[in-house]
Amino acid sequence: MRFADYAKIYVTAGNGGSGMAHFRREKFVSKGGPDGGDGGKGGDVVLKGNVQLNTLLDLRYRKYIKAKHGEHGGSSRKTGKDGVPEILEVPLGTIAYDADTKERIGEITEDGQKLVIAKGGRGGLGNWHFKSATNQTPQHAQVGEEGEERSVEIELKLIADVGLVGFPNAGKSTLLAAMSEAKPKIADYPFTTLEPNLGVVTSSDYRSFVMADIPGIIEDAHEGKGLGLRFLRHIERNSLLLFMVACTADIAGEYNSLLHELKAYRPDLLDKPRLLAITKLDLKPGFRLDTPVEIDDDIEMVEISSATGHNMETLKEKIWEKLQRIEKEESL
Ligand SMILES: Nc1nc2c(ncn2[C@@H]2O[C@H](COP(=O)(O)OP(=O)(O)OP(=O)(O)O)[C@@H](O)[C@H]2O)c(=O)[nH]1
Ligand SMILES: [Mg+2]
Repeated sequence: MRFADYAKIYVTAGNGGSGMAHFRREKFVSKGGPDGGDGGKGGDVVLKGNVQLNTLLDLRYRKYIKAKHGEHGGSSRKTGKDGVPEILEVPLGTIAYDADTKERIGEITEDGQKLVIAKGGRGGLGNWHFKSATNQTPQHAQVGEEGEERSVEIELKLIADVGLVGFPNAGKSTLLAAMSEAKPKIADYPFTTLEPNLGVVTSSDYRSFVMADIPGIIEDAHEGKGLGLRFLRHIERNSLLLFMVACTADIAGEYNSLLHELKAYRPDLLDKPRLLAITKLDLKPGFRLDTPVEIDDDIEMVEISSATGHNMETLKEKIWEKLQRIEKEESL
């Protein structure tokens, strides 16, 4: 059960082709001038954003990645062809680091965006470039430059407006399915969701936001227990956290343990705006809780049932309001 939000790959860009050392040969011209062409550029290794992808699974099966070399220059000043780049499609929110220096190479945030992670070598110059008044017959041509080569760590942090935070079975995937076109796997056992799912939630007047359903968080997740920290890592960038607790659970207790796990992992996660959805209200007669929820926190609560659609619109509205407020604050 491995989670494809991390991959380490070894990338080698193509070498530049070498320039050619060559002299023109024509009938009736006994001593032709230099005409060796330039080498082509080596292919880059490139990450490219693809909005359809949610995981780095494809990279897991490709440890060594190489782009093509540039072709050598030819006679008659013919430039060699550039090497074909190797393009790796990745989800939005992918960050690349140099594995040895830990330098951050860059980040993919948009569909179609490209990021070169290993640069192809320049092609060498052919000998005709070196002709001068004092040297009419240069024998020298440049060799192509070597392609860059390095280990790269690739990490995924999903970009979403809302992150669903809850223990396994809280109903996170069911909510995503009820609110968006996403079709996450739903089942009556914990850890149904092993990879995050993103969905776009739209309301009637074309407003929309992206919601991320992540795997359930368990007690001591911050200590690496269970499936561990990886789940929490995904919510770092969500601007609003939607906590989810089933109405059949000890609501205050579960909510506090969730807060505790987040805080132990990264205290600043608690600075993010949050809402609490109490789920599966259809399991209570008349959709009513037995006792009012008492939580030592002024969090706003919404009682919902994804199964019947109860309060779905209210929840959407509340999420929308909060997102608007966040956006306003950020633009100040
Ligand atoms: N009655 C009722 N059952 C629900 C509701 N929402 C979810 N469930 C059920 O609760 C179980 C777990 O739902 P999931 O959506 O898979 O829960 P999850 O939080 O995504 O669970 P993990 O992926 O394991 O973390 C499934 O059997 C769902 O059918 C609801 O509103 N009402
Ligand atoms: Mg799930």
